[in-house]
Amino acid sequence: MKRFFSMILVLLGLYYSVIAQEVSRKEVEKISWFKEARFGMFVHWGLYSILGGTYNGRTMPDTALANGKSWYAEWIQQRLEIPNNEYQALVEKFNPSRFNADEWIKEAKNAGMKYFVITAKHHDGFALWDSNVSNYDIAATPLRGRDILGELVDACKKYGLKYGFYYSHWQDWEHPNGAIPYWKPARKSRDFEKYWKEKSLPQVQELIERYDPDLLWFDTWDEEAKELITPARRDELIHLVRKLSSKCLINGRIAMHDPGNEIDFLEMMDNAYPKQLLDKPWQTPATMNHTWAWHSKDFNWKSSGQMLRYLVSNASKGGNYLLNIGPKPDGTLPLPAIRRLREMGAWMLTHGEAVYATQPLRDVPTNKGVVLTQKRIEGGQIIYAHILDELPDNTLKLAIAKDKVQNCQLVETGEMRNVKSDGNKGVTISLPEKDPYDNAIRVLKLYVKE
Ligand code: FHN
Repeated sequence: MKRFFSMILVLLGLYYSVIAQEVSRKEVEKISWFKEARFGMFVHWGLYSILGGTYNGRTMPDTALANGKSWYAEWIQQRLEIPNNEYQALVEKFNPSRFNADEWIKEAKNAGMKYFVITAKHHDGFALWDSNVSNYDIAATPLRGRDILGELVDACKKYGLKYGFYYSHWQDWEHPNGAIPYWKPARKSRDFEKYWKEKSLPQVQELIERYDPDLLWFDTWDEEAKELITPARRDELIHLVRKLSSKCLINGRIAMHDPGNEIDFLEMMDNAYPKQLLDKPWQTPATMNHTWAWHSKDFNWKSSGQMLRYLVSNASKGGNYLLNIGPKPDGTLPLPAIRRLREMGAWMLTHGEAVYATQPLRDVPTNKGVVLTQKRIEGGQIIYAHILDELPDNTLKLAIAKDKVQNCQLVETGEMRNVKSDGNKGVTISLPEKDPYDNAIRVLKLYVKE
């Protein structure tokens, strides 16, 4: 009898360890596309896009107003103190006659982006889909009858991009109990609970059941959220997502102040680039100019060269780059954004192998202004050296033993380069003269034996 029970115990132990392995294998698989993707498109688009940063003769940033000093055009309702009824009347004007989901996603695809995230609902509370939970939605606009999110999801599937939704689960300026900006009297937690149960949770459920997203992008950014987004509410939302979807990833800004252990990836602050490697997968949400949503007077465009530097630097630390576009009210993408996307895409076309599905490389000293990525291959590794800045004597230094390096070539052209010992424990590789008009990042690729 005793032996029988111990047999049962052993079998149960085995059973549970197989289940545990299976669960952790599924967890690893679930996040793997994100870890390989490196580059995604973020879109801020909604009622605020109609105003483009200007209302009643005032343009953001407007320092004459107490809280007007911000370029974030999606905040116009609060920053320029637009009364609720005036702002909400914009639903009548949301009529993006030139919106074409296929064109947006084709731009993302050609830029080399692997996933797409759009503001299904931003802080203003307006839902970009026909929501059963609220009438403040696309069905109240001249676009009623169109399923914009559905069209974008279909285009993502057509072009092979993963897709997700930004959902403002904390701030909501339409619901009487949603969180409001810090300069206004704070909501009480028991009042916020009404918004939480009536709008926030049910709309998240709707988004998952209707569109089956690959990720949800929640938004808090500092300690300010902690009174309302408590660990209990954070976990309630996480459990809801987990119950409804086995694939949907959740970002750390669900509770930036205390993300807990159940989130799938960390989200940096806006345009923030960590200096060190992090324990979890992560990404930087980034703007092309100062704003997220369309702002007709924000001419502060970053160059595509600068943005590629952010992208490869993040990749060298195991992170992604989620680059934002603020489409115009007619549904088209701003031309300066398109130019930058296409330039970045041209570089990614010839250098993608040095970015996608790469890993960081620790402890291999090299020149300042050079970042490294790597891929494991049978019997060794490929090291990619991304040369961001001019090198002294046009020569790369890398602390890898010379007899381990099988060969070295430029990624774009395949041109082979000589690898010399530096007389110590490393190698030097000289680069061909650079065309002074070419500002593309050059990448050297080294095959290195174990
Ligand atoms: O307030 C928002 C802002 O409008 C924008 O959506 C960004 C994107 O990261 N998140 C918040 C500020 O961090």
